[in-house]
Amino acid sequence: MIDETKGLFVVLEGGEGAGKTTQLGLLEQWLAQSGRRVVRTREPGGTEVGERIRALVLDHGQGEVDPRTEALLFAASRAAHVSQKIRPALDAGAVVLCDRYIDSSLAYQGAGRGLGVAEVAQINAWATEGLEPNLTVLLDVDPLVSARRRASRDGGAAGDRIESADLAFHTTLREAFLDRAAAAPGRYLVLNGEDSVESLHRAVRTRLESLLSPAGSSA
Ligand code: T5A
Repeated sequence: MIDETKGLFVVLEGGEGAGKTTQLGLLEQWLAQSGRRVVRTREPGGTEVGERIRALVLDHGQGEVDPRTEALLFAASRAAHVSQKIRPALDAGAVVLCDRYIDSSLAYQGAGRGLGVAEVAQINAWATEGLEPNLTVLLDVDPLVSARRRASRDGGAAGDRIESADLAFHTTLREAFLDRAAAAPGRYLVLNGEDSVESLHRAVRTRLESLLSPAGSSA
C-alpha cells in the first residue's frame, strides 16, 4: 500500500499538551534505530519562512490577530513547508513525522475561531496542492487534563483554575478533531492520550509497522 520510493507522511494531532512532542520524540528514535530515513518537523514552522511565520503568529505581543489573517498565515507557513521540505523528503523515501498539519487549522481556525471548517479546508487544499498524510495519529485528551498538564509543565503559573471560556474553546477543538477522524477512519489512529506514554508509543508503533512492512509497502 505504501510506496517506499514515496516515503510515508505521518502527522500527530491533538490539543495543546496532548503529548504530541513526547510521542514524536519516541517515534523518531525508534525509526532511526530501525534504519529508516526520518524527517521530523512541525507546524507552524519547519522552514525558514515557516519559523518566521511561527514567531509572528504565536508571539504577537498584546494585539489580537484577526482570524482570517491567522488562517492565511498558518496556510502560508504550510505551503512553504510542503513544497520545500515535506514533498522533497517524501520523494526521497523518508518517513516524515510532523507535529500538527491541516487538521489543526480546521480545528483552531475553522471551528474554534468560527471561520468554517469547509472554508479553511479549501485554502489549505490550495496551499498544499492537496497533500494529505498517510496516517494521522490523534491523541484525544480531555481539555481539563491537557490544561492541567500545560499548567504543571509551565511551572504551575496558571494554577488549577481553568477558565470556562478556555475549556469551552478546547472542547470545540476536541470535537472538531474527532469529527475529522470519524470522516476518514482508515487514515486515522485515534488514541486515548491519557494512557501511559509507553502504551501510546506501542500502539503507534504497531500501526506504523503494518504500514511499513513488506505486506503494507514495497519496502
Ligand atoms: N495552531 C497550529 C493553529 O491554531 N493552527 C494551525 O494550523 C497550527 C499548525 C502551536 C499552536 O498553534 C496553534 C495550535 C497551538 O496553539 P505548539 O507550540 O506547537 O503550538 O504547541 P502544542 O502543539 O500545543 O504543543 P505542546 O508542547 O503544548 O503539547 P504536546 O506536544 O501535545 O505535548 P507534550 O508532549 O509537550 O506533553 C505535554 C506535557 O504532558 C506530559 C509531558 O511530559 C509534558 O509535561 N505528557 C503526559 N503526561 C501523562 N501521560 C501522557 N501520556 C503524557 N504525554 C505527555
